[in-house]
Amino acid sequence: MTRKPNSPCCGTNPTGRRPVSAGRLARFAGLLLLALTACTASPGRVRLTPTPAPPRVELFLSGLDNPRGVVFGPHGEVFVAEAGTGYDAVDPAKMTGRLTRFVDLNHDGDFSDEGETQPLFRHLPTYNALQFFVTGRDEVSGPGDLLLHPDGRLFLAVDGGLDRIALYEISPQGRIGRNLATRSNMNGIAFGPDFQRIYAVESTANDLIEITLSDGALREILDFPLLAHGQQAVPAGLAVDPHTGDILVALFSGAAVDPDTGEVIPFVPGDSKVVRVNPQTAELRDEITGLTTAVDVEMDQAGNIFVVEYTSGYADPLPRLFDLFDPHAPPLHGGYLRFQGRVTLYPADGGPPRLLAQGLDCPTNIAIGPDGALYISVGQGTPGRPIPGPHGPTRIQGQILRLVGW
Ligand SMILES: [Ca+2]
Ligand SMILES: [Ca+2]
Ligand SMILES: [Ca+2]
Repeated sequence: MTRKPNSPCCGTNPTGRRPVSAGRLARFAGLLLLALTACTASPGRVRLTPTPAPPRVELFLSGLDNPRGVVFGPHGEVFVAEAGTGYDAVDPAKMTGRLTRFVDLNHDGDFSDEGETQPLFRHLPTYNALQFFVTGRDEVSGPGDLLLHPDGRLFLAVDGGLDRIALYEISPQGRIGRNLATRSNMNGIAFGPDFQRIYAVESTANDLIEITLSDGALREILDFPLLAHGQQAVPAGLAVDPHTGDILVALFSGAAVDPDTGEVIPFVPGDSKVVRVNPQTAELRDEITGLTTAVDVEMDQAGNIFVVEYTSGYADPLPRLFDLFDPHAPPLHGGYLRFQGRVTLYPADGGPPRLLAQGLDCPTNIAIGPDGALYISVGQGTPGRPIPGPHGPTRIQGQILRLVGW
């Protein structure tokens, strides 16, 4: 898996590598100096770069039903969108999609004390694709990605099924206002650098769109072309390059036909990728190729790219009428292999990729916190459903993990 050199639309220098900032050069020089010093100090060892310690993975929030988008407020509060249990209730009061604010009121470092879980919306739509679309997969949709505007407005993408698709504008007082987009499910949303527009990937329609916040105008930027084996691109997550304004999009990849057997397979390992789009010209370039089920992407101010891959393979497709809520059901993967997700860092200086975390259970979303840590939403699927775990049978648990020290 490689990160491609930058495209001409985004400031390639003659060597084809990303331009390196003065600050980064200083830091790099510092590292080099450190390495050289280490070499001088112990002449018997050949070690030119210090090996970074593996990052720590901490449990940040648990007991969630399909956590997706995570955003951080200015006073330490955290907003989390949960897609819900997937149980498609007729009674709206029984719908389980949620938007919640978590506040550490007593400053003890957790959100589990009284009054620290503050629901904003508790009964948003949720459904499972298994029953609707006969995919063979335990896939829950509902409230998905989330944004917090500097003026306090929240924007929440909801995929509650065919006629319940929304990009809601929520006032700082917590009231739902305009629905800005209803065409196709939006698994990823991101602000443009000026906070005057939102970019969204329409995953089923394979589109990238732009919504202008002032008047709600919707512009289609491009349709993603088919991937290497003729399968749909399925854009799943996106991020905006803070320096160029380009949009990075994780293309998950749809089902393909196995050329040898004629069998339909959920995805081809290695066909997924991250692409770079210039939103003005719609120019499309490969940024990182050779991925498998890339589901989300982030970029920090330094230009490092973080990619989340959902799984490495597939197993145990489920029949349409499988009882996802049976606590005694056999532990089955249910479409995609569990505990095969991972997070990889593609350094801004073009250095080799670094695996930051692996063995994650079906991660869906990454967010960079104000503390610089990475927050990964994991446990996609029907909450509590028995699944094979790394050490024997376990159950699906919606959690947000915190990655530090990378
Ligand atoms: Ca607390
Ligand atoms: Ca506590
Ligand atoms: Ca995201």
